[in-house]
Amino acid sequence: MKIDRVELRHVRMPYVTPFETSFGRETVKDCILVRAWADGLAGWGESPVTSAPFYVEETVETAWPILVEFLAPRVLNRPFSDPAELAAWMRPVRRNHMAKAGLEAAAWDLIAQARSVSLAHALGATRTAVAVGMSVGLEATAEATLDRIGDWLELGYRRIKVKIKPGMDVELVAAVRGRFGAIPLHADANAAYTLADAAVLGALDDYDLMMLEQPLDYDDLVDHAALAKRLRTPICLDESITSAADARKAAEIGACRIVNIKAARMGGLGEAVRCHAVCLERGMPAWCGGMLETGIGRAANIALAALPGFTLPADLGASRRYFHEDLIEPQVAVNPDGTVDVPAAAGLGFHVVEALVEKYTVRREVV
Ligand code: OSB
Ligand code: MG
Repeated sequence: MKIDRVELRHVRMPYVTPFETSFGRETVKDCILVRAWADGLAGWGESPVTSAPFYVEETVETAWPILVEFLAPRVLNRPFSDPAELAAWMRPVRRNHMAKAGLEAAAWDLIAQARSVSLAHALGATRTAVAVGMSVGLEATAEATLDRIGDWLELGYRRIKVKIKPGMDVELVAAVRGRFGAIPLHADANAAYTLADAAVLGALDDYDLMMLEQPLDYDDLVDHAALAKRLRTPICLDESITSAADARKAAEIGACRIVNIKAARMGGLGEAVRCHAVCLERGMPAWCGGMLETGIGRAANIALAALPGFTLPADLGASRRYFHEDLIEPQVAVNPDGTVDVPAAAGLGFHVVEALVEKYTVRREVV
């Protein structure tokens, strides 16, 4: 097929509740939606860039011109039969992973539709449902965080991830254990610590966490390997793994024992599938992370999480946990057993509600 038109939309949607991590607090979702037309079909993708460069270096305002001036022109009017070809055409553009991921996801949706298979099937997935956990943001007090956790457990979420930062770490985790006992629990620091904090991080060993996610710097592997030697808790890397090769290197030097896989952070679903293969080969558990995506990005995450190497619950909540009205029909729902169904219909498997996309669009451009 051949993409003959690419449409970008900057959408802005209020979150149901603000989400706070060690790097900041977000009350509205800003991101770029990509729609690509080919052979009369339209494919959708999401670049989950934010308004500020605090998780990765990209923002809506950097990804937009990269897409318009460099990425879209490289893929327009060139026949392809596999999104890997598209990814190869974009490769000369260094990094800008989230910008690439949105366009590549639209191509995956197109290819899956053209083959009349689900996106999950096109990616090589076999599961019909995926286990999900909830990522719980920092609240003003530990008490407030605990109340939120209680709600998610009642709804069936299979594990809880709490965000931690210096000053809100060991006591928070101890309080969660105190109230909820031996629930599957892990902590995510979003790169807020250094090796000098090894004693505090070591104190977390007493709480039997499934993993400690990204304790050290966003681009570090070496210090994580040093920290790993001092901890019993397995380290999981998020920010530091930007490719399948990073996962291999991290495994080789012992920087992590678990990988959080996000297609957007790695520049696309294709690279995420390769990263998943690296993990599977090495017997390293992996799971699908999230970026508070709209239903469009969430649908792709569901498809990805259905691959066999995603052995731990995904950061993937119901649509209503994030938005008053999501952009897809049906909305993503979590079953009482803490799973989300993987749709079998062709492409994303959800209907994109154009009227809602339009409602939340603050800027649009066609290439
Ligand atoms: O570190 O995994 C993270 C959200 C935005 C940026 C980074 C992260 C997160 C989450 C939320 O933890 C995951 C989700 O529910 O989508
Ligand atoms: Mg994380």
